[in-house]
Amino acid sequence: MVNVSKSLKLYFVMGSANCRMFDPEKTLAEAIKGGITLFQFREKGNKALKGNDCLYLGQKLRHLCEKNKIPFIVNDDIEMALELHADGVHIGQDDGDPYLTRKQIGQNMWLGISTHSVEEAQQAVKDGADYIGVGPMFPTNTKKDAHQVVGPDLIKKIRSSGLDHIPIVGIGGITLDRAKLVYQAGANGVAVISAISGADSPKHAAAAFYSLK
Ligand code: TZP
Ligand code: MG
Repeated sequence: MVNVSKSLKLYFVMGSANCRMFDPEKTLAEAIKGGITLFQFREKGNKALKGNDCLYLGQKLRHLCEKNKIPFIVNDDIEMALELHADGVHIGQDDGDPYLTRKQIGQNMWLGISTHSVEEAQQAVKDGADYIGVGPMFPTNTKKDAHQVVGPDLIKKIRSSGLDHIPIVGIGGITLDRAKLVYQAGANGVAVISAISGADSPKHAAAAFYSLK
């Protein structure tokens, strides 16, 4: 499979609640045309699809990624990730135990872990994360229960704590103007929800991010 750190360059995260101009399938198709390098299916919020409706959407998005050779990650739901033959799973600090998650997904699937401090980053690496998410980089309205803003500075601190090699993606409130700060801090990429899913043209928004780095 493709290299994790390269795939993180432009990580598009999305569920049906995040889409504005188009339905999720069309939103993802447009974002792929714009040049996203990784996709995470994150079906959250009070109107989130459940059960078979969620699985059905997951299948469609998974298929779209497969057709376009974009690695496909599932947020939180390990069973769904296995059922969809996802390329990986992403878990937060309050989600599944990393050790058990790894046991379920095996060595070939990617494990991403969200972190909010140098200590959590160190622990995630010990727990075998293939990449870590660091955030929120900036204020965001997309995740209601988001941790307090940590800023790109935390990425610098994580790097200077000795974690030179772990692939890092910044997340939270990342706009085109702010993305540079995240790359400059030492991230391999940016994870973006609303700046792409909520754009008038997800394709043009993704293309603009892609051409930054
Ligand atoms: N985790 C930390 S902030 C966030 C997640 C899932 C939301 C990011 O969304 P946006 O719209 O890119 O700020
Ligand atoms: Mg979670």
